[in-house]
Amino acid sequence: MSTRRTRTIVAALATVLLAGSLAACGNSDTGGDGGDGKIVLGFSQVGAESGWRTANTTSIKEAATEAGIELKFDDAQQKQENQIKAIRNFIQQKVDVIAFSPVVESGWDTVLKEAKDAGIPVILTDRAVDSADKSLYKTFLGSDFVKEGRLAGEWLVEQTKTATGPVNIVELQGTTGSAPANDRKEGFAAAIAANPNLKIVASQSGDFKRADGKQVMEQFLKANPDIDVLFAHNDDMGLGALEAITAAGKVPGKDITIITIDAVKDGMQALADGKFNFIAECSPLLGPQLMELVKKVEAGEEVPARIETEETTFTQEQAKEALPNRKY
Ligand code: GYE
Repeated sequence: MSTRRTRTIVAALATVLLAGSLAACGNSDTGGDGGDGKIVLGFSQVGAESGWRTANTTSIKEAATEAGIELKFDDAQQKQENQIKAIRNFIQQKVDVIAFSPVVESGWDTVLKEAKDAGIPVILTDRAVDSADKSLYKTFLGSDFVKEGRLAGEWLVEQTKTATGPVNIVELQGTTGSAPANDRKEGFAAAIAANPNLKIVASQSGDFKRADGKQVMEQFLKANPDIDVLFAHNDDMGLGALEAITAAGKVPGKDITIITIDAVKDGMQALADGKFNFIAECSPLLGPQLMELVKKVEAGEEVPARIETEETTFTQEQAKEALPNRKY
C-alpha cells in the first residue's frame, strides 16, 4: 500500500475517532496532496552557492513539473538549522515525500526520526549523511565524491611522474563538514599518497563559493611563494582563485596547474581556454531520477539503497569538444 494512502487512512481514522462518528469515513483526505491527487514533495536545497547548485535546482524544478509532482521548495542558504526547520515544516504540512541535500554530514538523526515517526519517507540527494541508522532514509542518489577526488589526484600523479623536485599543492576545500569536501579531500590524498614529492602545503575551506575561493587563494599566495598546483573542490572556487593568481602576476594553467571538480559551463570554458588543466565531472542533473524515486517510495516500492550518478573527466582538449553541447 502506498505510504500516502496509509497516512491518509491513519489520518482519516483519527478524524473518525475525534468526531465520534463514521460520517467522515471515505471522503476525508488530510494527506499533503491538496486534494488534487498530486504527490507532494518537500525539497530542502542547500543554497545557491555555486553554478552546480543553480543547475541542480533548475533540474529538480523542471523534473517535478514534468512528472506532475507538486514541489514545495526551500532554500536553506547553506545553514543546517534552516534545513531542519524546513524539514519540520514539511512534516507539519504532511507532504508525501521529503527529499533533501544535507549541507553537512552530521546531526540529522533527530529530525530524520521525526519524519520516520510521521510515516513520511525521506530521500537523500546529492550529499549523504553519516547516520548509523540507515532506516532513517530510503535511498541516497548522488555522486561518488571520493572517486572524484581520486580521479583528480591520479591525473596529477600521471602529469608529474617525471618530476624530480617537490610539487607544492594548495587545496581549496568545500564547505566544512560537507560530504563532498570530506570525500574529495580523502580521495585526492589517497591518490597522491604514494608520491612523497607531491605535497599539500596548505588546505583551507572556500565554502564552495567564488568570492571565498579568491580570498583564500590570495592568502595561499602570500604565504607560499612556490605554489605549483591548485586543487579546488569545485569550479567556482577555482574560478575565484583565477583572479587572485592573475593579480599575483602568475599565469593560471601554466605557472600554476589547476584541477577542479564539477564541470559546469564556466569551469569548462576556463578549461577550454587553458586556464584550468583538468576537471573531474560531478553531474547536477539529478531531477529526473529523483522524481522517479519519489514516485516509487510514495507507492511503497522497494528502491536500491544507493544510486550513483554517472560521470567522466575532462582535459583541455575534451573540454573544447564538449563545450558546445554543455547544458549547464
Ligand atoms: O560540487 C559544489 C556545490 O554537493 C556536489 O556542492 C555538490 C557540491 C558541488 O556547491 O559546486
